[in-house]
Amino acid sequence: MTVMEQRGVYRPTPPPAWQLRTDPAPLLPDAEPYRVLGTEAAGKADEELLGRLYAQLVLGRRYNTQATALTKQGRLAVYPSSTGQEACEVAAALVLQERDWLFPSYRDTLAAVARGLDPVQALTLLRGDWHTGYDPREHRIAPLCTPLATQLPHAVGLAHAARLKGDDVVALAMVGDGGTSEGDFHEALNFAAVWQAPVVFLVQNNGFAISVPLDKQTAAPSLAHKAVGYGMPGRLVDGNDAAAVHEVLSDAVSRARAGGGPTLVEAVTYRMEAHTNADDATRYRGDTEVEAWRAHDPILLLERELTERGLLDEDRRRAARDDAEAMAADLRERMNQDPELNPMDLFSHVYAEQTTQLREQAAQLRAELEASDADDADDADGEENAR
Ligand SMILES: Cc1ncc(C[n+]2csc(CCOP(=O)(O)OP(=O)(O)O)c2C)c(N)n1
Ligand SMILES: [Mg+2]
Repeated sequence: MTVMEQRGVYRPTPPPAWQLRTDPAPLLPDAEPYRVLGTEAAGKADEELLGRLYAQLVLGRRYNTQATALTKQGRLAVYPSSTGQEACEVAAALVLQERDWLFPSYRDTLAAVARGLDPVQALTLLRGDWHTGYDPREHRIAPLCTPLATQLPHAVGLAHAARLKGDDVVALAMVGDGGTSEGDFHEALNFAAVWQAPVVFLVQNNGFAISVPLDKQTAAPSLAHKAVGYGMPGRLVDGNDAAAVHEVLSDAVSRARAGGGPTLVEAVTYRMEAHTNADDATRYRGDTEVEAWRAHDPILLLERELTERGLLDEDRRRAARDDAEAMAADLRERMNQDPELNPMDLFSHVYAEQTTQLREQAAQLRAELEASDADDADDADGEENAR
């Protein structure tokens, strides 16, 4: 006899009257991406902020072209360019306070630089070095994250922990459209909403996950709509409109800081370059699409607005360009110096306490290096004697 068949043992109770626990309407994103530049809302935008955004976008574009050039010169192993996405990168950095944390993906070196990180340090990982190149705690920038979406649960954990400790910290985590299909995206958003963690998720929907277009990635009405399923607001914004992205992210950060919980922001933008220097985008997309987005370039949109309002003259343009050239020259010069590498560093910082295997491997490498040093010394002696 099963439990179900024992009379009086199992009495199913009727379920409580079911009702929605949250009104979904206020969580829904706008039907169209929110815009500021070229609209009436631009009149209210702070002039000083627009000027700062402009200078940073020009600098950011130059940083992208310089880093891409460094891959061709063999000075960088790989560079996932954010050309076309500078408005998102710069706004993400500018909306944070020093005490906040940024959790970037591999494409977001520019956000790290706009937050004040040394451009050379920001490129260390992409140069093929074994470490991040900077101290994440000092800069409050998590390591550039290559495994898709794994930075999101980290951001939620950090933000939740800060809240438990009573620290006034907001975490802003950046992820691509492709990253939203990862399990970590789901887990991070669910925990963030249940805990009401002070975290902002910025999805840069740049149209592609390498060669996979968005319509093969998701059947959701928009990526911002995914927020509703977790019980947090979703905001849809024009990712090439620096003023709009800045406003939407600022609102989300303020909300998180005030205890209002997480927000998912989808910034609609476009990846103008190939996925990385190792990719050929002409294999999966046409020129017409790329050209259409070129007309909606983030720098162009802001220049148009500033010019119409009489805020951008030739002197200001030149000043922005000169600053960008100086940054690029410095980056070139410093990236052209070979870093001093010690192969034994491979074993540092892997574990707090070295494992037996790693100790053995380290001893093996040390012996090989010493043998090779001894060979070099013999060769040098041989050359000396031959003279
Ligand atoms: C967990 C994981 N799976 C697969 C990859 C390989 N991969 C690297 S980039 C990428 C596409 C990601 O696209 P998206 O999230 O839209 O970011 P974007 O490159 O467009 O900025 C993939 C699949 C990875 N890095 N990590
Ligand atoms: Mg993408």
